[in-house]
Amino acid sequence: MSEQPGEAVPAAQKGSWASFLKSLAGFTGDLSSMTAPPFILSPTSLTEFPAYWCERPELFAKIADGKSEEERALAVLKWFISTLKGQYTSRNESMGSEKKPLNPVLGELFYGYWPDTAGRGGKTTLVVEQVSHHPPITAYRIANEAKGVVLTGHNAQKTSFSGGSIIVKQVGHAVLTVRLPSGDVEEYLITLPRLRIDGLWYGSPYIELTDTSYIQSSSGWLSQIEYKGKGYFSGKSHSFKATVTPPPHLHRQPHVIEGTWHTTSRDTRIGAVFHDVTAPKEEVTVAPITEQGEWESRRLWSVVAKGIREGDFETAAKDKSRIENEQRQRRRDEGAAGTKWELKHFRHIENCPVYERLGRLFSANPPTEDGYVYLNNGPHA
Ligand code: HC3
Repeated sequence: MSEQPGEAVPAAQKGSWASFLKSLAGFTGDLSSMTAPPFILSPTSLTEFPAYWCERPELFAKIADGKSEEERALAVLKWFISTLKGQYTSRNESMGSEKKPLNPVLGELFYGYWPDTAGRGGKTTLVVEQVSHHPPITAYRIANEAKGVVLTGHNAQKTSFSGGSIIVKQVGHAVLTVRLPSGDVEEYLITLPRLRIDGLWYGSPYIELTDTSYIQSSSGWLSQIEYKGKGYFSGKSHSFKATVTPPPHLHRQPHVIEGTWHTTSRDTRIGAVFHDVTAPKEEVTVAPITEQGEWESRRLWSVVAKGIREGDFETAAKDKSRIENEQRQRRRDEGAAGTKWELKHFRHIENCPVYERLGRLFSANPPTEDGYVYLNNGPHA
């Protein structure tokens, strides 16, 4: 890691990086709309990020194999913890630091799948739609229909600047449903961790997770996951401690899992390895650009992404402006015609019933209601 201020910033962009940092002080709201210097731009749209939820599709499918409420609650936690490495450290691994993703347009789509490889019991599909532009909100559905495991969620971010770091509050939640052999459906409400983006001073941003997130099952099992960086539980970056508590009527001890989310963890009660993400992950399969529709992310942003990858920032900026201008025109046309953009796969509802029901079960630390809810229209949407 760099140690001198601005060390990772190319000489020609030090000035614009300094201005970017200056404009962050006192900033709250939607960071995605801020102009950042070219070296920090990513060629990937935020609509691709939900794929991180399923880079280990075998763990997603395995949730359905849990024989008891306890086994399934632990399997959900294992899958969830195993997604964090991809979600929060993969850009540092692939691009050297956290970057600024492309800000999706309203109606942007991202489709993918993970094939049905041996023993997994079904293909897993991904549908993502940008359901709002201001504020940016992304909704997604990931499903292994054969196993009866479905994840639906949406997310937005609220950012602020504190102590030299960007603090990102994730607004949104996910709901995982598991179809049981009895025909009943078990539900899990998943809240999202808070992020701190450090390393800004050096021009080399990276994410640390902070605070607590929750996974509440309709069976009563609750996972409370506390995140800490260097110098807390273990002195290591990316540390976490998860307490998996049974419903009160069982009068049982909780499981306590400790480790680092980007490597491994142990169940401290039995001393066994709990999760291990040191083995390779499985990338999502996406149709070639030539076969994609005009609203599909990789086709929509292809010129911009190529420009960023090849260092041709002029072409990238020009095509980005074209896309943004077209969007502005579309909104003006809709305003004049009195019409509204129609979402393809999701619909807005005022209150999420699962959030209402399960959010109440952990009243000691309830998550704050987030206001935006998007329901998916179902598997054939
Ligand atoms: C904050 C963030 C955009 C949002 C990204 C989210 C929260 C999206 C949902 C995923 O499931 C998890 C996730 C991971 C990374 C988050 C991004 C990190 C940086 C980006 C900001 C908008 C850009 C900040 C600019 C800069 C230059 C500091 O990178």
